[in-house]
Amino acid sequence: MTTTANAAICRGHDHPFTIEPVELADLAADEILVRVVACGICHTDLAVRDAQLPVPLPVVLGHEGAGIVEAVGSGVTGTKPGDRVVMSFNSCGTCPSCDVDAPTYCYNFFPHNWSGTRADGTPTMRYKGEPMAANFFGQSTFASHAIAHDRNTFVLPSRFDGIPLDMIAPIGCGLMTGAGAVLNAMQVRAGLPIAVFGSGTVGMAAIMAAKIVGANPIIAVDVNDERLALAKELGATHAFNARDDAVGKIKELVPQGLGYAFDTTGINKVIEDAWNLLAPKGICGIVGASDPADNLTFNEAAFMGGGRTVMGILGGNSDGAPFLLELLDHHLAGRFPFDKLIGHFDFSEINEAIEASEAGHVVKPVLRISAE
Ligand code: CXF
Ligand code: ZN
Repeated sequence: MTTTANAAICRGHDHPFTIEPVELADLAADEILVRVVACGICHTDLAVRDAQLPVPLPVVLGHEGAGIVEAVGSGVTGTKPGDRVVMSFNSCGTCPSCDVDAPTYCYNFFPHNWSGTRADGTPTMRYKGEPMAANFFGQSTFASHAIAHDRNTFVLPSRFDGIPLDMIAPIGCGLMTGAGAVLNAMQVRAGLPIAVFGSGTVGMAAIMAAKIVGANPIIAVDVNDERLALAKELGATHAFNARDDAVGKIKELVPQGLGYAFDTTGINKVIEDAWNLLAPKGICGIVGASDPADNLTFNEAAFMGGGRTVMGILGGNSDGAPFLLELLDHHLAGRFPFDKLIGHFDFSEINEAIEASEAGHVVKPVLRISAE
């Protein structure tokens, strides 16, 4: 039986999102119908809107969804109607990366997340009777209802009942990306210095995680003084404005060099500066979306001689449910206060939420789509 949903349709940069009725397909065996309670807005949604990523337009975006299960496909065993769930990116489950629990590097990432259809090419959504691009990150949760999958839908254990779904929603992308870079990918060590370039959701999550592991000092770098003040509240020991010789100040503070430099900006010059600040054995982690034509230049002798690492990191090396639940446990224990990043908007205010994010007024906008 098809389901009617209200979805925010994205037609590109020069068009506002419009909320309109769509039809969701019958569930395939591995699929889960979710009533969406809330969904975070991530820069990747906006990169698709701006045609910077190869996702077909028009499309229904949204990939930080949380909600309540309404129905499950015939092959789904771990999830049932009524479950509170959070969704994340999708993956194939059978490639060499998925085999070693590294699904953010799924060999089949594109067909499962960005093709606009199911991986087999069939549509999950119709608009006025015609196929509509959806299944974005295996969810498309800028909508009242979404078809998600067994592999990217995680039931929330009852210990998290006290955290509203409109807080939990962004754990499945931006927060896991920053925290996972520190905890899983770079495996930041206690007592070593880290600098985090960019204080958006990903940078802030990295700072909270750096505090969890006891990195010291923890240096936040950004151009926005309000964000720098929040970074200090969340765990940064020092905050430098990038417009005010941040590089010189880091050299002065940590003359032996950084153990870790983490770039969330994707700006070539920032990454090269960050890399040049590394101590021997230092790691420069890169997650920022950069111009696809950009190349980085590093000095070969310093690279090899100091045993330095440049590490590209996707999705914080998250392995799905285990990592997301670990982060929520940190939150329950008061060590990962990501609620301080969130600003809520009604679903009907999706365009205002995007504007607030792009103007830098809100770190992580979350849309409230239905009552929990
Ligand atoms: C993604 C990138 C690929 C792995 C999961 C997270 N980022 C989305 O914004
Ligand atoms: Zn994202």
